[in-house]
Amino acid sequence: MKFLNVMPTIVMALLISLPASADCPFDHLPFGCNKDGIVGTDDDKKLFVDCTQKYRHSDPEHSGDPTWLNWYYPMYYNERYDRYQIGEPGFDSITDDQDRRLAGVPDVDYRIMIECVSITPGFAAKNTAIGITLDEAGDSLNHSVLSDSHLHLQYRAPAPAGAAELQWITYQLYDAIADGNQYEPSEPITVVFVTKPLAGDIVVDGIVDMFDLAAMAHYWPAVNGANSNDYYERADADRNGLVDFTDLAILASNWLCFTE
Ligand SMILES: [Ca+2]
Ligand SMILES: [Ca+2]
Ligand SMILES: [Ca+2]
Repeated sequence: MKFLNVMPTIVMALLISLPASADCPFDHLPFGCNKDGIVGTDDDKKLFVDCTQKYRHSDPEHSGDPTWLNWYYPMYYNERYDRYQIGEPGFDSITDDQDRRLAGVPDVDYRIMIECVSITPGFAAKNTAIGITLDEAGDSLNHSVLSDSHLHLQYRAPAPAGAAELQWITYQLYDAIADGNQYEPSEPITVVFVTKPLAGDIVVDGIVDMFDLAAMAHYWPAVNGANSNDYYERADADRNGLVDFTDLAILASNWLCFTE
């Protein structure tokens, strides 16, 4: 974990420069609890990440438009640093939904850690203004101590790989305060960049294998998704809003195949 103390002047500069959450031009992944919104069910104390905006800005020709064109983020070349980068998606906490927002005071009643559980070697998620770098499995940041819950992240890949090779980061959120009223960890959430993984590579790591089959079983059957969104962590391989036998057949067709 690499999380540094924040200098007040930097915080002020950041607050002034950031737009309000509602009209932020960048994609964010808001998180909360009680995904189904119904009080009294199993997920009431389980963290979840709202993936509605995931890949919203994925058309490199129209980078600010809500297209969901690709289920990966394009990366853009930065000549000065000879690297590829993109400034989304970030994170935020859900505040406008009574049934899904977290209860209590951040870092007192709960401490939401955003952990990187898997990442492409050489790839990184950063916010240099507040000293955040996630670039290897096990790195995490404490979201509950941030002065602004609206967290921006920049993703960076070195020039040769960032031009064409699959990059990914998988996050999992957990509550680090074990006070008897602890939230359960979220499901893993993967965000991919540059190009799409093989169809069926659900636990994204460049190969289609048992772990992916188990992940598909986890989302099976899903029948109420929207086909524009990656609600099921790529289990909906043909992007029709359902996780069904067609997706299983696609996964099987790539069984034990590697991303080139
Ligand atoms: Ca519930
Ligand atoms: Ca895999
Ligand atoms: Ca499908």
